[in-house]
Amino acid sequence: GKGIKAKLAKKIPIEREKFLGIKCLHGQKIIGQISVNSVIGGMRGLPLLFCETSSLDKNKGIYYRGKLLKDVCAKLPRVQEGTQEGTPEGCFFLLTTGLMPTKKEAQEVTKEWLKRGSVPRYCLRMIDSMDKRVHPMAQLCAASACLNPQSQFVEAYTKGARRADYWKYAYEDSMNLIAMLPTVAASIYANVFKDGEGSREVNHKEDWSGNFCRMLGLPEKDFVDLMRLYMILHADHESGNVSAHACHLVGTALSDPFLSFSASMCGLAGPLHGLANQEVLVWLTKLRKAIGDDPSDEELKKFIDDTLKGGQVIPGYGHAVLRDTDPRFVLQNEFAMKHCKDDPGVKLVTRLWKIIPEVLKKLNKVANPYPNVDAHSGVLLQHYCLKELKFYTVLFGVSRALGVLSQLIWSRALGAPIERPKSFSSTEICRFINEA
Ligand code: AMX
Repeated sequence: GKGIKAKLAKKIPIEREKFLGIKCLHGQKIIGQISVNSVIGGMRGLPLLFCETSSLDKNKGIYYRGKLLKDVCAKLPRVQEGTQEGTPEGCFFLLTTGLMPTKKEAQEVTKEWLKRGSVPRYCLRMIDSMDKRVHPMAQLCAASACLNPQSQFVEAYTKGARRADYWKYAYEDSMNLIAMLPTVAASIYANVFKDGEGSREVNHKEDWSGNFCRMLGLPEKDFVDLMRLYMILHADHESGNVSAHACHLVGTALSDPFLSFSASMCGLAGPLHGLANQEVLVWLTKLRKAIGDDPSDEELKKFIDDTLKGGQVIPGYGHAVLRDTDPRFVLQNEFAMKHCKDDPGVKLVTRLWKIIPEVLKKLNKVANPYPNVDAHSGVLLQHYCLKELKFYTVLFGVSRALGVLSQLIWSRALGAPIERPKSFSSTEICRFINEA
């Protein structure tokens, strides 16, 4: 076999052996320490989780399957005529199997997703019935949870499937969910912003991103390329971030992939996580209203200072792990320099990249004064006329599905048990310290 499933069927037994070996030989070894700060401080930096698909270096950024993101972008096969970017389909192949796909293998994933892409009518009806005031992210959470009757995992589990086979159903559900997401997301977009106008038909001549962009009513070639890049860049960031961890946590209860993904999206919807891309643009729009498209450095610094004095963070800057400019920011900036370097928003974001870190460094408390992925995406989307800020996190979510669902397949493959850490009250912590 040549597809992802065949590759996984070959690889999983080998990885299981390796995993079991680690468990038997080294299960008792200590790789970290837990301080009181870890317990009350969001478990920052604790070596607690397992992740096969990607790994984050605080300076170099994210590696997908041991490959630097910029090399992943450079090497993923270009599938359609004339495209300058690889495909998210190829990226999913890489994340799940650990192998860089050939052009043909990436095309096979496209074909699979096209076949699986039709969304059940009851789900579209539910989306259509939503009040426009429901945030698009909340709609995405609802839609993906409501796809749960499609779950082959649920069906197999109910029929008493063997644990060793769980991954196969997690794989089927994940493939189906990813295939449906462009239609789900575009339907949400059409209802909230375009009075329901827009296509929901999958066109078998286009790839996943091409279909998505067309359904959004933005079929321009360069925008489709931006979407391919965007979907690759936002896919995976280890397993400790809120969206990945939420998906994993819920998945360990053996909730199906549709529910696990829904939980993941509830987390992505928060302003300190995925919603930051919406917030960045709100902030930039305020900035341009206040001091124009071409302000002086002094005016910019003053505007940044005023934001901080108002008790707000600068959205798009800082990171819990990264300590340098996020390569996902850099890769978007490279795209911008190639395609739209004269766009006023792009120019502003590029200038702020130099100025904001200077200001944040002076606060002497920001661990990372440099831009993250969200500082850039908004102005690129604006350039190609995707203007509706409230939709931006949904794009992030569609992309994040690739990462969290690859991780979920591997969690089931390796038999990850239910997650259940021990918690302490403040009284217990004090007692513990006094006894120690
Ligand atoms: N602007 C102003 N202050 C900031 C800041 C920013 N961009 N980033 C961090 N700080 C402040 C914190 O608020 C904190 O102040 P406090 O001690 O008074 O509460 C202090 O610096 C130390 O925080 P940290 O250790 O540097 O950050 P963290 O690991 O606690 O949080 C993050 C990381 C991303 C939540 C934070 O940098 C932030 O709020 N950034 C802006 C929002 C954002 O861009 N989020 C997107 C992150 C990427 C993603 O998930 N999509």
